[in-house]
Amino acid sequence: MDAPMQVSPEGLAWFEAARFGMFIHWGLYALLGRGEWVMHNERIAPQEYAGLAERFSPTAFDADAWVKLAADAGQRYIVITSRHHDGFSMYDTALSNYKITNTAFGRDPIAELAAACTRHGVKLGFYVSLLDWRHPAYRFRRESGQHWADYLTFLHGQVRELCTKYGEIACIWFDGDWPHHTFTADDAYFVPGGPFRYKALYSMIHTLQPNAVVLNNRHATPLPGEDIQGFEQDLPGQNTAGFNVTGPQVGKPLEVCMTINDHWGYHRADTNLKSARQLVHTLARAASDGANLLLNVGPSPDGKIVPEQAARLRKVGAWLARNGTAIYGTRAGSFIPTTDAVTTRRDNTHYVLVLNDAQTVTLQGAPPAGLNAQLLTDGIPVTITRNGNAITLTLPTAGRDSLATVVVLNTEETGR
Ligand code: H79
Repeated sequence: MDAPMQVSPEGLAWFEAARFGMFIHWGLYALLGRGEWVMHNERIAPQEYAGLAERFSPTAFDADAWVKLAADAGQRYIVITSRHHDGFSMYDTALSNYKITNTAFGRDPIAELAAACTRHGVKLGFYVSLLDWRHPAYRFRRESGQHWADYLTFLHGQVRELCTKYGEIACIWFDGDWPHHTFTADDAYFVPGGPFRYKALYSMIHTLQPNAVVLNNRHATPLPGEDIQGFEQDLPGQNTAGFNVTGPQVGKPLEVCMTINDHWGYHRADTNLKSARQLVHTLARAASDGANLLLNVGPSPDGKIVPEQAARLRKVGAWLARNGTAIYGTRAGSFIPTTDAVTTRRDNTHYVLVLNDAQTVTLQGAPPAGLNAQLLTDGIPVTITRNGNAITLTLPTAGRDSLATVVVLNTEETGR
């Protein structure tokens, strides 16, 4: 039989129903506190950067605390950096000595997270960098005499490890191949020495982990073997970050990844945090577009999730505990999203997520007949007024949620 080329239907259904995940960017860069691109941005030589490994001692790291936070936040999966562009492996790989188990810390945090995830019913997946700013076969082929094929052996071998060492995983999340972007002389060392042999890479993942999705953050329409279209720092169809020129594929599985502040890796001076309200609205908008939200935390070098980030996640989790029915297991809404409200849908039930505090909200694209509406949390009736193809909901003053109020619309209509 041919090797499977996509995720199993069960794996995909699980992933899409999950809707909310925790992204974790954690590596040596946390020590410098200036984000995960510090090695490139400040042109730190690989030899010098490697000195950070001698200082890495995240003694406060507690896998259970991280996973429990994700669970409390209502996040159903975690995606952690196994190796970022700096080339340092955050797990006990047999394919490199440049790894966390060779530091004084000596532990494998990914093994500890995998065990904690099993305990808390959260799935674990791995970010894998295709780009490597220090690997002799990626950046220094001339100096080392190594070949591109040596890098492919390393990359494919690491992915095989991640698919075999840590139990059933949620996903492999690739990053660092951006075919649409042009490189200047300044970042010439980003350019790969050849193709990544995606067909072999993806079919290996789908064979070893049939329920895991493959996402490649190429900022482009998914290739065969890629299961999810990803959007970086933008909702589907938006392009404020400048990366997301390719629009969403209609009706296809989507995921938005986003930071809580303005950096992925730990940044000491970045206090520009989104509020819990903004985060709930982003989650609601993503769900209404049919997309998951993978929300990032950048733990500090001592191994703690930054308290200000954790506090916001707990507030989102408290909101989800009351309103998660409108998010988990839903699909894109049938009403046109507005600045005031977005919708999700499960069969004949529509969830209207009201994002402002106004008493009325108007939606275009009303289903025909037999509509009734009430607040999700306490069943207080909501008045519906029709005007052509639009409906206006008049919400009660009691029972409003300061983050977002959910109205349940039931209709007799079948399918659409
Ligand atoms: O892991 C996080 C980031 O480190 C990584 N993706 C998220 C999930 C990331 N950061 N920036 N980007 C991805 C976008 C890439 C921008 C680029 Fe360029 C523009 C790459 C090529 C052109 C500027 C010019 C940076 C390098 C060359």
